[in-house]
Amino acid sequence: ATSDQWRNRSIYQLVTDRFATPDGSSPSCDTSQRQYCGGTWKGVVNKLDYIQNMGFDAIWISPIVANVEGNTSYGEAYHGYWTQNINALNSHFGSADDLKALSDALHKRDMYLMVDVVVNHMAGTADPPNFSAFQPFSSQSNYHSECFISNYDNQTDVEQCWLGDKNVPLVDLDTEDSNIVSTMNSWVSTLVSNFSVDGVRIDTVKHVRKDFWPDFAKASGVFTIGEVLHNETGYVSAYTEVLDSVLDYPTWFPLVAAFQTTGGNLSALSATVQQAQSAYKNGEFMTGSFLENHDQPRFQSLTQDDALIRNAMTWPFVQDGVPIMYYGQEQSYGGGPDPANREALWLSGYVEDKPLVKHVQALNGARKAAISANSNYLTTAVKFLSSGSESTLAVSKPPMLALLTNGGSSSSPSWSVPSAGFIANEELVDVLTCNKLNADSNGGVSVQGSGGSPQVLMPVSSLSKSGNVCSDL
Ligand code: ABC
Ligand code: CA
Repeated sequence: ATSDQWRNRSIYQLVTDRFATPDGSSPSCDTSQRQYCGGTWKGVVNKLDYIQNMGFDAIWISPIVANVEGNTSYGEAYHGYWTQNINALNSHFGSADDLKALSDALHKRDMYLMVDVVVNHMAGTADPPNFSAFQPFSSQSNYHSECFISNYDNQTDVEQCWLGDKNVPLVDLDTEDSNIVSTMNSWVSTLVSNFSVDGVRIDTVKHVRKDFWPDFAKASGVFTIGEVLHNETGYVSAYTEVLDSVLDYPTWFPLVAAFQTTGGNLSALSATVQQAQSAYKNGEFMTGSFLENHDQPRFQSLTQDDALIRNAMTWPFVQDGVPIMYYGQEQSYGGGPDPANREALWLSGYVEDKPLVKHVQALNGARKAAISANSNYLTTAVKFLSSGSESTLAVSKPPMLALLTNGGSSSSPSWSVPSAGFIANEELVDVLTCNKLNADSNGGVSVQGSGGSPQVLMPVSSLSKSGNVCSDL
């Protein structure tokens, strides 16, 4: 699928080994052990109702290729990022038929499959690595010479030196070599066509020279979203020129800072978004907007304040980009840094009758309703309106007006938005509670909230077409 086809999607990111077992069993899974716990592609197929019921219409799965086998100083390769052979699948996750079955099952539901791909490196288990174990790049000359990245401000080091360490070196491919380039390009093209993949998430993008990417993206033939782990829009924007989109890391940093404590800096968040809107090739529209992923401590390890959590979770769904939610957030998982943030979801019982599951349902439903109510919704840039206080934000993307606050659960926030853009006296609803209110005679709103909760306002009339949120109004 193309980037235009991905625009209106909402992505559920899962760690294949940790999402669902093929037989529905619930083996124990101690994240600190860093071992395979038993999740598979078949398991994902069996739990697609759970994902779809929350309103997601795409999934992003772990890398699929064969990895290092057995134990290392950092456990097993359960996360899938330690490639040994790009031309074989990771048998822990299932067979080629299982992966095709997952792709088919998704497409029957009109859902998309995004696969994570790694081009930058292969993974060794000793120093020096055993180059002959790597396929198809089995010669030392296929790699940059050994040096571990120590200075992330030196772009040559970032591109040519190695990630990892002497225990598990991430052996850096010579991505300047034309043979390697063409092998990688045909590999991604075959992978996409073999499994009818709809989009690729590209790992470690900043560790490969920029001009490698356009041909790779073209060879994939589908939507590409790159991981550029950096906090500056100025740095990340260059990569929006060479791939369809990027994961919006620059916004993620101030997002977490804004909501992890009461009194966090909300204007730093809006300032970064505004920078990105002008610096990125497509503004914020084609970014992946996220609060959590498998590399960062879960948000619910940083705060237990339920109101802060619901406000922060709301952000990716009311922003310009494609929302990405990391599995387990809906079940209030609170694991800290890698490896604790990769809990087995089966231990939650996949209970759907939970406040955060409902929260996500409402957010996806509201976004879908907004998309169908306003044909320009997906190309209208988010605006920050004056909201009357430092602990509140008014985020406008017509027909939606999100009212956020980081006052916390014991606060009674109020938002005064004199020109919110609604029709005078229009009947509105907060889609998170289905409570009704009216715009004032200037189309503005003055809202008194409670318990530090966010509100997502939409005209009642804009919900009629969709029926998936506040349907019994
Ligand atoms: C393993 C163990 C861990 C153990 C670790 C030492 O080794 O599993 O338990 O703690 C995979 C696995 C990991 C594994 C690694 C290494 O491989 O998932 O579990 O860790 O073996 C991608 C993926 C990631 C994956 C890889 C490797 C790459 O999303 O899951 O990891 O294929 C760098 C890369 C980034 C990469 C990330 C893990 O490392 O750039 O692509 N993610 C600075 C640098 C970043 C750097 C980051 C590392 O540190 O600039 O480039 O990311 O923490 C901000 C700055 C940032 C700064 C941050 C920390 O602070 O703006 O620049 O990032 O203020
Ligand atoms: Ca590299």
